[in-house]
Amino acid sequence: MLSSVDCRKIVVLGNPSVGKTSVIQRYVHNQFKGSYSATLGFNIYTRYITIGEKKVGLSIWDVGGQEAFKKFAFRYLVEADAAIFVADVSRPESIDDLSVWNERLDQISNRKIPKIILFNKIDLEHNVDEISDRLNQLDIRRMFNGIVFASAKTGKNVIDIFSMIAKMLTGWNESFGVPQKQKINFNGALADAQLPIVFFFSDDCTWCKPALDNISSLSNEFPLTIRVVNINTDEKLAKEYGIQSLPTTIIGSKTIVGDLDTKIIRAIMADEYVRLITE
Ligand SMILES: Nc1nc2c(ncn2[C@@H]2O[C@H](COP(=O)(O)OP(=O)(O)O)[C@@H](O)[C@H]2O)c(=O)[nH]1
Ligand SMILES: [Mg+2]
Repeated sequence: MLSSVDCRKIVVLGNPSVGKTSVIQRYVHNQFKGSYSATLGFNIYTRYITIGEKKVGLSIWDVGGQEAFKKFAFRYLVEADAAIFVADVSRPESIDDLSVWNERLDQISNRKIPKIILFNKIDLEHNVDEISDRLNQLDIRRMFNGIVFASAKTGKNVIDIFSMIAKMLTGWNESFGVPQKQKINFNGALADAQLPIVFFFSDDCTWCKPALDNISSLSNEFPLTIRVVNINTDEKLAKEYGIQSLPTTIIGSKTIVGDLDTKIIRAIMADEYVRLITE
C-alpha cells in the first residue's frame, strides 16, 4: 500500500545564468552540462528524500527567463514552502538582486518559510571579500536560514541545500520558528546569553581547521559557546543534524555549509546574537 508522502514546494530564484537549472540538474540527475537552453515557462522536478524516519517529497520549481517569470510569477511563487536564492560568485553583482527576488516572493507568499542563499560556481575564481561585503549590505541576510557555497559543475555541497531544506521543513513547527534540532542549548549557553555554535569536522578535513580558527578568533568580540563535533566519533549527532559536507557550522538558527570568511561569520554572529538577547 502506498502511504501518503508529505510533498513540499521549493522555488529556485535568481538572475538569469546564475546556474539555477544546473544546480537542480546536479541534484536530481547528478549531471552537469555545459549549457541548458533557457528554460521556457517553468519545469517542476520531484525527488524523495528521507529525513529521520520521515519520507518527504520535494517538488523543485525552476523558472526560465525574465519573460516567463513575469508571466508565471503568481503560479510559480504561490504556496512555496521553501525558497533557494541563487547568486553567482564569479558575478558578485548577482548578489545584490537577491533582495529583489526576496521582495517578489514576499509579495505573493508572505508567510515565513525557510530561505537558503546558494552561492554557486565556487569552482570559478572569485573575490571572497567582495562577496562578503555585498552580502553584509543586504538587509535580507537576517531573514535567511542557511548559506551554502556550492558548485553545480563539480557537485560540491549541492546535496546540502536540499537536505537542509528538507530537514527544516520536517523539523520546524507549524508556527515556524527556530528549527527544533537547531535550538542548540548546551552548557547553559542560552541562559548566559552566549551564542551557541556547533562546528562539524572530521579527522581528515584539513581545510576545516582554518574555518574553526576564524570562528574562534571572534570569541573576543562575542560571547560564544562553541561545540566542536568530530563526525567520525560522534556519528549520531552528525546524523541528527543531517551533516553532508564539511565544514558545516550552525550559528544560532543559521546553518552555513562551506568555508567561512571572517566577515560573513561576524555579520551572522551579530544578527544571531541580537536575536538571542531580544527574543
Ligand atoms: N563553472 C561553472 N559554471 C556553471 C555552474 N553552474 C552553472 N554553470 C554555467 O552557467 C551557465 C548558466 O547555467 P544555467 O543553469 O542555465 O543558469 P540559469 O539561467 O540560472 O538556469 C551555463 O553555461 C552553465 O554551464 C558552476 O557551478 N560552475
Ligand atoms: Mg534555467
